[in-house]
Amino acid sequence: MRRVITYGTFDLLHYGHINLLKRAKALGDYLIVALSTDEFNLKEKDKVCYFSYEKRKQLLEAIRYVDLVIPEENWEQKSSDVKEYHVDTFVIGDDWEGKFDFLKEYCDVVYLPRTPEISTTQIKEELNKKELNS
Ligand code: C2G
Repeated sequence: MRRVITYGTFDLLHYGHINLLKRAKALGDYLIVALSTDEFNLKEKDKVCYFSYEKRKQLLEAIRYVDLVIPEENWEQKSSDVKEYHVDTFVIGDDWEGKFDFLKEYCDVVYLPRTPEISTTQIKEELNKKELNS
């Protein structure tokens, strides 16, 4: 069984996230998503999520491509995760191109093209604009 892992915040879940998860699952048989915790988002990624970790986890677990959701609590856990979960492939969007090549020591590393013209930030900005214009 080929095991794949990916990491992210997945706030305001959208089709760009789904496209990533679908392609990630296609690289193996079992997909683990390491989901950034609220604390990690706040302290390390400067992200304030609309949905809490529990709600974001609930949404991800409802996706047919996702087999397991674990917490992402720090930048350093990836290599131990890969070993602990016997991961064959690490995958993430190409906005991270090259950033996780150190994992090639433990598993395949794949950067997938991002889905254009959609992001959580863009959704928030457009909602704010609509509110201002209403
Ligand atoms: N993504 C995508 N296309 C988009 C938006 C996002 O393919 N239009 C991908 C990202 O490249 C990432 C995943 O969806 O692989 C989750 O995106 P984010 O929640 O923004 O994750 P990020 O903040 O990049 O967290 O340690 C790694 C980080 O936790 C990654």
